Order: sequence, then structure tokens, then C-alpha cells
Amino acid sequence: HYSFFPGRPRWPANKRDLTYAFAPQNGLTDDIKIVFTRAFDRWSEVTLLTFTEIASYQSADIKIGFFSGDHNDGEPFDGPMGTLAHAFSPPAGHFHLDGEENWVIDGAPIVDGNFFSILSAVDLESVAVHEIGHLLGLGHSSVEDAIMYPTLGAGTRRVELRNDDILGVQELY
Ligand code: TQI
Ligand code: CA
Ligand code: ZN
Ligand code: ZN
Repeated sequence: HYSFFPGRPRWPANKRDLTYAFAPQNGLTDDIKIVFTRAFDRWSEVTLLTFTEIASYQSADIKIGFFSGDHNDGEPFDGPMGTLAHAFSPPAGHFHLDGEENWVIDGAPIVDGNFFSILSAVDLESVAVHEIGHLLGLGHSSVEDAIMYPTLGAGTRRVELRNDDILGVQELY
């Protein structure tokens, strides 16, 4: 079953159109950005929320970036595996991904020619869909195939919202 953060934080009722931006120093390719677009679309399909990319990182509601190790928010990343990403509950909107993971998109490594074991591959879209759930105010679910279930097998792709995720987000929005 789905859960919320303590105090049930969520984006205010008069704010249904959310913006997002990528950290400028990350220099992300369109292939990477499209993965986030697809992940946001899954949540906007089941709510009245919309998500629009804007150029200004400063003024975006949701700020997305890849960082390595200590990146000055008190929650340092830990290199390959362990913590993959973290997102802060509304209305903070910070969405950070560990730049040292072996991220894959549709089964292919992001870093061209990067050689690594399938055991450490992490599917970017799966993590994005999960973290956006947190950004919207969802905690973890006890339903094993829900997006918000707190574990994901190595190399596993899990991107489809389940009923449990949909009921949870629809209770908030
Ligand atoms: N990051 C954790 C997560 O997003 C951070 C976290 C730990 C957390 N406890 C929490 C967030 C309690 C909110 C509430 O869950 S993670 C997965 C999954 C992670 C894990 O790097 O461990 C995904 C990030 F579900 F696969 F295990 C994304 Cl999809
Ligand atoms: Ca890590
Ligand atoms: Zn961070
Ligand atoms: Zn989580």
C-alpha cells in the first residue's frame, strides 16, 4: 500500500503546472532529457498535473542534476550502487542523481563505450519515475511491483505506474 511523507507535504492546489530544469553544468544530451520527459508524462497522465521544461535552473520548481560524492546538501552520494538518487519532498523540488552510477537508457550505457557488469547497471527511467513520485509527495509502498516499492533489482526496468501508485498520487492531487 502507498504512503505519504510525515505531514503529507504536496504541491499547493493552485499550482498544477510545474516546471523543471537541468543543472546547467551537467551538459546533458537530448537522449538523457527525453527519459525524464517520458517519466514525467507517466505521472501527468493520471493527474491534473503538467510538467514543462524551462531553461532557468534557478526559477524551476523541480531542479534535476547529476552529482558525485559530496554536493553540499548534507546527503553525499556514495559511488557505484548504494544510493542511486534522492529527491526532496514538496515544495523543495531537488532531484539529484549519483553521477557515478552505471546509468543505462533502454539497456544501453549512457557513457558510450563504458564497460561494466550488468550487475551494476541502473535503469535511468525506472529511477526517474520513482523519484518523481517522491517529488510529488509519495513515500514508499509495500506493494512489490509498485513504482514506489523501495527496492529494484540490478539492471531491472520498472517504469509502469501500478494501481497502487495511481491511487496514492490521486489522493494528493
Ligand atoms: N534512494 C532512496 C529512494 O529514493 C532514498 C530514500 C531512502 C528515501 N529512504 C527514503 C526516499 C524514504 C524517500 C523516503 O528511495 S535510492 C530505488 C529503488 C533509490 C532506490 O537511491 O535508494 C529507486 C532510488 F526503489 F529502486 F530501490 C530510486 Cl527506483
Ligand atoms: Ca551510489
Ligand atoms: Zn543531493
Ligand atoms: Zn524511494
